[in-house]
Amino acid sequence: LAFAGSAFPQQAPAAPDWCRSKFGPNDEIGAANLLTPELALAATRLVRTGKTYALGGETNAKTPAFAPRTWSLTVLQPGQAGGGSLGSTKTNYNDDIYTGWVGTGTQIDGLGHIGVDNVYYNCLRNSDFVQASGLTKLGIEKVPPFVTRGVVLDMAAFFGVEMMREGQAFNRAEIEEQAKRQGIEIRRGDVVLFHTGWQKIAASDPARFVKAEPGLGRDGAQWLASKQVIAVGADTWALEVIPFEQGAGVFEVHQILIPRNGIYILENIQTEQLVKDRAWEFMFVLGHSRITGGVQAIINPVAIR
Ligand code: UVW
Repeated sequence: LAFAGSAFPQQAPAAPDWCRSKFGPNDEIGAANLLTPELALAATRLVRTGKTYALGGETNAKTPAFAPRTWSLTVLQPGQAGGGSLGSTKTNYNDDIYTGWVGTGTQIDGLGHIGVDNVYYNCLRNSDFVQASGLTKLGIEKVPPFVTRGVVLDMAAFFGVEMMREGQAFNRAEIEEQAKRQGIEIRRGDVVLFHTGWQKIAASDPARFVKAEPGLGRDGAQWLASKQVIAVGADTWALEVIPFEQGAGVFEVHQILIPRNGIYILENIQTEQLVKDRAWEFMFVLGHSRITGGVQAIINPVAIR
């Protein structure tokens, strides 16, 4: 029975149950609601030596990225930006412009990144918030700084290799076992990072790097969501195992974490040094650029221990 053109008002389809946020109908920041001063304070107590780790890699035109993402930087030549030597002290300056996809290199995926049949976090539909000039809801600028406990799980060690292979998945059983071996537990409010060794080929074999990857499977993502973590990241470009697990949807781990649970994804995280130092838990600090209406942000989170 079609009501189009009749006196009955057209209604948007009812929101599915899965998309309602436990943080309320107007919530836009998901798991970041769990961040508290207590968590930040507890994280400071993990600092023992003061050693800092830059978890962001360099971003440039050669950084392998999911097609068709590209990136370029232009430094304005003297005179283009603001003229020659200015004033009595002859001040010079350079400026730069980058043109590129924000989803390149080390990045955070905001809650506006991924949907399920056009339904996004907290039941927002594309037409509710996606505009060419920027997201009107779920923008990256709304995400507060992450200052909390971070943990890294060496999944390459779990499989007894330096670098896992494409299509090799880890799920709840493997994550729990590796956490046990490292003597750590995953807690509410944590940022959880996985080391697979995949960054080893980012520069030497970028075509292989972006074609597929080892990573998190669906059951692992569901389990992490049940632990109420804030963000999940890895040293791969998409966090999740590719080719996707048998029977899994396209980027279904993204769907489980972002729209279904409001959990952020961190990609291309440089975990190598943390693993070398066996720095399994640390203070995790992330303050990203707050571009209004942005979907993602290029980041350099810092681990301190
Ligand atoms: C997609 O999910 C399409 O990209 P990314 O892995 O960068 O989040």
